[in-house]
Amino acid sequence: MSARIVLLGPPGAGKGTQAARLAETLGVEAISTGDIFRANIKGETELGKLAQDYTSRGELVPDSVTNAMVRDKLASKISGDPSELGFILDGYPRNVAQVEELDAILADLGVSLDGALEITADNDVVTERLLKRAEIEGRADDTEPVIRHRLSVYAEQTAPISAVYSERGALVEVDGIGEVDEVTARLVDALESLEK
Ligand code: B4P
Repeated sequence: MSARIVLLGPPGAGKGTQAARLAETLGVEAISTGDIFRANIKGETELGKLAQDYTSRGELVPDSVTNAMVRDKLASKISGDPSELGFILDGYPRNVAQVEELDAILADLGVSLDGALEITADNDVVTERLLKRAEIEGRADDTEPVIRHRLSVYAEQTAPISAVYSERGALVEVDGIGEVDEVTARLVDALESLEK
């Protein structure tokens, strides 16, 4: 048996940061749809050219593209016993249709999700973090107007999926404000409550 977790939260809540740490703790791979898109943009692949058009504006990449990418990625990780499939999904699902698609993908692979961890942080804090990252990394989608748009896309399309997991009794919220180590410790505690 391996851990199969979805990490939710607004842009800048710390999903990418914490996914890498949790993946190491649990001995599974962190799969970030945002990272896959950025690697393709850098490599100037067809997928990258398409994704860039959406990510640079802070829009979601179309579901048809994102869902197929995640399906292929998860299927490629199964080599023997499906119960050994483990992952932390960072940035997927991002709307209710993607939740349904993830259910279908996992059912087809013969496994189920342990649950979702949601990292919470208010808009002022996440905006400040992303603007700070902009100074360091210069990401095309970390400008103030695009950050504002990403937050509104999050509120409209992504925030509603927390209720879906909550209704299933498969959601634990974790406060994302504080030092990175503190947030990691809260997430590790939250993992235990998901297992109960
Ligand atoms: P993502 O790559 O998922 O970007 P993000 O939501 O902004 O979060 P990220 O992981 O980068 O930031 P984090 O919170 O870790 O998506 C980018 C774009 O790809 C989307 O806008 C969309 O276009 C597309 N996309 C991705 N998935 C998709 C999907 N499923 N469907 C359709 N489109 C999709 O960290 C932010 C910053 O905060 C970092 O600099 C970090 O160092 C800092 N930080 C973290 N924790 C901190 C803490 N505790 N204190 C202080 N700073 C902290």
